[in-house]
Amino acid sequence: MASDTWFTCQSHLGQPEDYFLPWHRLYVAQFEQIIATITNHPEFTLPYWDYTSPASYAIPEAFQAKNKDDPTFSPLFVANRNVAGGQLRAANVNDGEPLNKNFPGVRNFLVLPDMTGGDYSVFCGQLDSALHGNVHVYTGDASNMGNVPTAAGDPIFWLHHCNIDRIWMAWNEQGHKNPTQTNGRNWSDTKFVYVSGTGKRVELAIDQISNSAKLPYRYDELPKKTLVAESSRGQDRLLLRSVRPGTAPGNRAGVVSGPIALGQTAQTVKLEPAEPQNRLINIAPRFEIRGGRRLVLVLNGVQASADPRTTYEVYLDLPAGASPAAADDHYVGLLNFFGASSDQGHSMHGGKTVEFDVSAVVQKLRGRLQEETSVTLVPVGQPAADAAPAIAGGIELHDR
Ligand SMILES: [Cu+2]
Repeated sequence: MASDTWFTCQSHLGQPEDYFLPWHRLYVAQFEQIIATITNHPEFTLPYWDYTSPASYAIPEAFQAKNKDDPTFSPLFVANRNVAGGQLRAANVNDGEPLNKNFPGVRNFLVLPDMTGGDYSVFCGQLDSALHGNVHVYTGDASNMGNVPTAAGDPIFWLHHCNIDRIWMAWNEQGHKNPTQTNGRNWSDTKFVYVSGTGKRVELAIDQISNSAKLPYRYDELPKKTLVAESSRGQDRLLLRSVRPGTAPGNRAGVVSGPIALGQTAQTVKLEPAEPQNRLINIAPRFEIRGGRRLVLVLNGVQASADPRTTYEVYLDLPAGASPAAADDHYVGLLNFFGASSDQGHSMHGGKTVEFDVSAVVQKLRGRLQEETSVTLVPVGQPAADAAPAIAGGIELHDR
């Protein structure tokens, strides 16, 4: 039964990504029910950790070191969460420092995904790979929150996933719809295996929890509405793609997406136009964010052979030698490897897809873009030596 549950876990396999949210909603709800049954408190509900509010960028007090000897709260304390000076440039998590201490301003990685977009797959994928993964790897390491097989061993995991659930509910409440069909299947008929409060195997379908309005619980408050622009996904057009290292530029036949090995130092990857007219410098002056139209940077096949214990800052069109202040304008986001290393007990299916909405960055850089577009990846600290982090499927820029 345990392995049935484990092998239907839709955590971070990349495909089919569309199950990430419902699988976790059911997982958290079952855990809640187990506690309610065992403690004989049927009214029990889990709290959430609202790291989308600046006042709560630290783990909740009950989980911090100051309460480690408190008879009530001590089980919530995990000694080896991240400490300052770690490879990720992390904060002292157990001392109550804000998770994003070293990533202020535009570098803040605790931001919501685009809540205005109406496309479920895009929303689910961006929430999973960015905010969700960042909270995991900036809370703990390979022995706890930073690693898929051990993450739920830290009690903070459940509060983390309650908040992910809450963000999904907020997205629904803005009028956005969950899918009906994904990958040629009836999305809501899909079933997964869990454990009941009395230790029995239960199979639960997405159908039971996909309608936010009919859930047996509510949140006291949902994340603030962002600008609502009803949008439908337009035509997806590939604009630019990375060139396999070693391929001569201009050799059209040789232009293919190729693996990009990420190392110990900053690396700049050139993006070639898929069609000659696709240069970003030509497109940017006419580009407007409207009707859900976005420019999206897609990193295909993000993977590692072991947990690299690092993240990479991602920049668009960063000039060589740009000052840190100037680099802010080019900053796209933080790439994490949560669920992307092949030693984490899940098969990889070619790594995970990570998407960054770069629309605002492109608008800001309008008028000072370079002829040739590039993406620069800067490691935050030293990657673990044997981890071999890579973007196996190359980088693309899409207009959608
Ligand atoms: Cu998670």
